Amino acid sequence: MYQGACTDVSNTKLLKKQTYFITSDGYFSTMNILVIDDSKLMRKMVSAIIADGGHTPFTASGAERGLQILEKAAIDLIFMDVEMPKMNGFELTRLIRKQKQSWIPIIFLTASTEDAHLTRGIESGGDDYIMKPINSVVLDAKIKAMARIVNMKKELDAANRSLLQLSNIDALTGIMNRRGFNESLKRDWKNHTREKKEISIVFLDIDNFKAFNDNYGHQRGDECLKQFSTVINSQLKRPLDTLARYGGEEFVILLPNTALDGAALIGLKIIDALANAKIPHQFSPVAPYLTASMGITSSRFSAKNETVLVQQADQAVYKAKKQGRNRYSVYEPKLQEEGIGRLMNQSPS
Ligand code: GH3
Ligand code: MG
Ligand code: MG
Ligand code: MG
Repeated sequence: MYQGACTDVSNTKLLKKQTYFITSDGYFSTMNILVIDDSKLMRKMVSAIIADGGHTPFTASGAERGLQILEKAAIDLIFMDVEMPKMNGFELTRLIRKQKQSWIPIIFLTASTEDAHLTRGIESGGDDYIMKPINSVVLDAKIKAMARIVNMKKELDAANRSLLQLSNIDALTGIMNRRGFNESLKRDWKNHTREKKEISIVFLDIDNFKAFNDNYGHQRGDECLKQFSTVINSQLKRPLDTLARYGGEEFVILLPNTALDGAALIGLKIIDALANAKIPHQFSPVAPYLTASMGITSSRFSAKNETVLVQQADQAVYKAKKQGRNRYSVYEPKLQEEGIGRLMNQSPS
């Protein structure tokens, strides 16, 4: 079955496809299994057993290629040779654990049976061992055991993702999401009407973020959103001030008990903080670093409810964009909204 079954990493379409197969223990998704070994014979042998088990083997002769594959492919399990010339399996395991956020099981392939050797492997971040020469029955059994764990982990990850969706936290940045913001705003708006204290909001929209994504890639875009939220958050000093991700590259700051001039001060501080952070954005016509346009409003403009307050801030962002970006703009009420138009049009009694 194995002849030529080893997958080429450039074939990315295949990598995204997840298939399932049934064993006596239930349903399992097929795994992408990476074999890192400097011996060609060993790579061939282990790959053949992997393919026979219905999984997809990937092979690398050393650390460099192994890391490249891990970068491109969704690998579920790694078989790692210990004795390799440039970087040994323990060192490479340590590096992978440092670089990769999510856990991938790593099983060492080793000729050494010494206790100290086994201990070192586990300490460097490995999960299990298989002794060389490889026994195909043992290897196959370990793959089955790992498939069970990988499957459970996938289910757990999916459950965690849906829990996050139900919660008020944005999964990417870890700050409050739009649902959380709406809830907080509702609560703070009630306080404002009861206590007659001014409430302000700052709406932020990153400038030219599409160009960032298009040129640097979506992954760097995601990193950038995280960095952005850290920079903005560092400008908020009061415990009640809250930054939320409104959606995509749009954020909003809720400032209860804060007057309009206080919100404008935060707007200025954010412009400075972004200029200091200098998150590179070569493709922005505004500046060589990441900037944002902001719209500021407060309850002093007599919004009739909290939804109108957000609309006002959104309008002000639009104005800041039109005026050239990398700035804040304060909401300007139209005359009739403020009742001034009505006053001006009143006829003499
Ligand atoms: P403007 O200065 O007028 O605001 O232009 P813009 O490019 O920032 O705005 P536009 O609405 O055209 O594009 C927003 C882009 O934000 C589109 C999308 O690629 C990107 N984006 C939205 N959400 C995410 C995300 O979660 N991750 C990444 N990486 N990009 C995102
Ligand atoms: Mg070797
Ligand atoms: Mg936008
Ligand atoms: Mg934008």
